[in-house]
Amino acid sequence: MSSELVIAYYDASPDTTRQERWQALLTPLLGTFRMVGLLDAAAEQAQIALVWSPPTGRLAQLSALKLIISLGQGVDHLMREPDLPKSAHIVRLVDPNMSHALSQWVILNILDHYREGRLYRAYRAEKAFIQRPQIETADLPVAVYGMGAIGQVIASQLAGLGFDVHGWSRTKRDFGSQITAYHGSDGFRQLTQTCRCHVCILPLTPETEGLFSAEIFNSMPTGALFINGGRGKQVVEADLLAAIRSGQLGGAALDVFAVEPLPDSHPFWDEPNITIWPHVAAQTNPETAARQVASAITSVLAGKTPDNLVDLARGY
Ligand code: OXD
Repeated sequence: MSSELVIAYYDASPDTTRQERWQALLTPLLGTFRMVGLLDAAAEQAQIALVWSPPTGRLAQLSALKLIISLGQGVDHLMREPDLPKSAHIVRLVDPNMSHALSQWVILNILDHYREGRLYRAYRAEKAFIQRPQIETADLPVAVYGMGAIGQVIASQLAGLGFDVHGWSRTKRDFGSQITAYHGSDGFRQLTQTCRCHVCILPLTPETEGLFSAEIFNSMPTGALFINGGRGKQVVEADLLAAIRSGQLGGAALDVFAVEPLPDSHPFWDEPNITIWPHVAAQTNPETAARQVASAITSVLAGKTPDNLVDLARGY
């Protein structure tokens, strides 16, 4: 039996240079190893899988796996896997670079909405030099749903910009003096009813699937802004559309959708008040994530528990 380190790679993209890029970045950190495609026969010797959205059932065939690393912050792509090898740890990326990218995306959408960027771009197209009264944001309450590593960066950066920020987590937590903490279903309802801007960064779990439905959108103050950088399936899309069309919501910015790529026939495309981003809010950056990936691999090979472990039962 060979003790050679074999890493099986898959990222669901036609761009084959990504695998080479990961290999080049990991080599100085790990020394000699062999990187193979997850679907190659050689993957059966792999101790490590570095994957995004692998074909269902493939990981279950790899009995030598000790570690599965999600190539993103979310792990819902692994949750649908039947029979993941029991001996394998599962970790996700927690990359400050991605947290900052997602935070910048949220801030971009909030500022564009409240500074009326779309309207001023339309004026500009008409060469119309029209000034509108500025919308004050200091007392504009913003809710951030999902106060993990990313949510906390978003909340503190929004607080730094002078927003009145409220953070929601499943269980009771404290986020410091700048962010009012809420938790549980009562806290969730309080926030949906009082905040004028709602930012979802939640992981997809059975509890969060379909969470943002007509009932929740209708409980929000009229004209609220809804931003989703979590997962598409957390939103009942027909209910979001109805809330936008009726004016109950003043706008939505979405990076994630129940079906991706968003089909051509999807009615969201025809709604000017829905800003559509093609799942690009925070892209995995191998340059910044490689160190974390290498450290998870060396920990597991040394018999230690890696950081950023995923609890499959909890769903993130
Ligand atoms: C992720 C994502 O989970 O990009 O990292 O959605």
